[in-house]
Amino acid sequence: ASKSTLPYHIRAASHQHPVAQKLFRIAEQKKSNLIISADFSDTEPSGMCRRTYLLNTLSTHVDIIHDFGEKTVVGLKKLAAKHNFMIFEDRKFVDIGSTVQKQYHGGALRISEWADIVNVSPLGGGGVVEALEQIIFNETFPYRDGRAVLLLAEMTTAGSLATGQYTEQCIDIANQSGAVIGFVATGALGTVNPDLNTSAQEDFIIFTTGVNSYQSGNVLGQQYQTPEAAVKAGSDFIIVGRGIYTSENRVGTAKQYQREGWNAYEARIAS
Ligand code: S5P
Repeated sequence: ASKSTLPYHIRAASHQHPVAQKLFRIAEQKKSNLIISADFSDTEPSGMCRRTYLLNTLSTHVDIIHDFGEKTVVGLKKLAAKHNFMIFEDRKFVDIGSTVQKQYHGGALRISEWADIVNVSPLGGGGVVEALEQIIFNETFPYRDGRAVLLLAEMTTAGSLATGQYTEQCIDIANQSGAVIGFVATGALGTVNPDLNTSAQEDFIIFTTGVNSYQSGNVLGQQYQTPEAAVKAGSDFIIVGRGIYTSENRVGTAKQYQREGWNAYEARIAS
């Protein structure tokens, strides 16, 4: 998982996973490595979602939607198909495998039906990834090639315990999995342990939260870096929440983050 200087289209062509290929292709088509974390609590899409040409992927927390239901599922799937973006449910599965299977597939939120990507915090070891794979790679599961997993390898919050050996073990787990396409991390993970540089193996994708151009953090411990710093550090996709949705001019601000993220990517591949 070293910092990639390859352009997205080359990575799309060489990647084995269809979800990774699609992420990279959308990035090139829209010139966008921007993921908007739309932490909204209503089903009705916001004004920002109408400017989806800026958006590579929508990151959701559907358990905070008070009126979640069929309308949410159908609406999300329709919007994503119409405007060509992916859906990442930032669910951070952390329980034992058997419980996580029930949380992912069926249940109240029906995540497996609509989320292209989900993430896992492998605090309990790699079994949780295996549990998701049992569902995703099951012959009767209709979305087999369309579902991928990220590991929460680091966290952006002050005092995070997801560091050092935990992060290194995430890389090990990813290397043993067919469904894991990357990590949620603050930058390239090659620096964590140079011996685990995986560039010759799988091209893991780095998704970076805690991105904000104007703030360095907040009272609840969130810590930010700018889009430019994140991409420079090895982020392939930047995830921005309040930096965009609390702005007075959401569309203009989204456009600004999209440009900053894209320019930083272009600078990186040119380096
Ligand atoms: O370490 C992390 C991991 C995640 S997924 N730190 C984070 O902030 N996140 C998520 O990124 C968090 O759940 C929220 O949805 C988003 C950050 O939001 P923002 O408003 O601070 O940009």
